[in-house]
Amino acid sequence: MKNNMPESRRGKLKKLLETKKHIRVMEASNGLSGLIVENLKVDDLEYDAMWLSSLCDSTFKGKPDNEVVDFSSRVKTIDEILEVTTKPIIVDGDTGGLVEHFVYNVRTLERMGVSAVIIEDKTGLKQNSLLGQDAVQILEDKNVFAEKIRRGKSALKTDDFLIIARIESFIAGETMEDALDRARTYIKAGASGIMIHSYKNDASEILEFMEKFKKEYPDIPLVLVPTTYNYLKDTELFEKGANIVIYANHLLRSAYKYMMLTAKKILVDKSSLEASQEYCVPVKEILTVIGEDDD
Ligand code: SPV
Ligand code: MG
Repeated sequence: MKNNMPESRRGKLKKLLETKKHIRVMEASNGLSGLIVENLKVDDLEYDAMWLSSLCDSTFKGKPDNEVVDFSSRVKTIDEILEVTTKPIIVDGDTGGLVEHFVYNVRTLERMGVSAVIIEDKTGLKQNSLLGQDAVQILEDKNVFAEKIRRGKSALKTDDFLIIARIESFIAGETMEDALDRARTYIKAGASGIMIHSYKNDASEILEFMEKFKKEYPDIPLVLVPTTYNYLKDTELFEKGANIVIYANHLLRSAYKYMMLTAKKILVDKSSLEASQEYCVPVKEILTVIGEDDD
């Protein structure tokens, strides 16, 4: 395997943003899905980086996405993936927690070789953003959140690690002006990039934000997670100004679908014959997914 030591890995996302401008990211939630994102190539296409989703990490553990899976547990998952891959890692840092904890946690991630953390400007019990207005979504005071960014930035030991601010205005039913105003405040506080999120199937608020934001900040990286408005291709989003597009939960969702189909089929058939033909890869294939690594 190529070098996956923290020093050579940490700055890869920053470099990619400088050279490539358009970064395609896939969720990885364990060593195996990390290997898929690391190694998959289709013609000249491949993923540039990995997203360590709070939704997926907690769902794979059978827990809700409300920060009950704590930072120590998240670190274990991150380490598992770091160990077998070399591509840059973007960690979903939820709200970042208490500022007094955040300053320690960013240092831990930086030391491990993670490239970026994205924290969202919510407070109280964090609920998954795709629940939208079906859940209580409380925005943090923008100045309190800006202070968290500022303190996180000054805790860092290198220039390689990015702290990206995620704006949840649309998730909480707030206005375009609120989202833009928060973006300005967080950039002033030192955010290395902005993520804007939406739970709507219609991308119009995202597209309007992107246009206005990019006019004001053409050089600040903009991150999108187009789970709901996936009628737009990433190439279109890149063309309109996105720099990082994250496919945030698709390996979890496809794994769940096939685990359910397989479990049901075996139960009903009282044999694995058809299920293994229809829904499973051969044992031989799974044994060779993990190559020998002695170099
Ligand atoms: C996650 O993947 O955990 C995210 C993105 O935070 S979302 O689920 O859309 O909020
Ligand atoms: Mg999350």
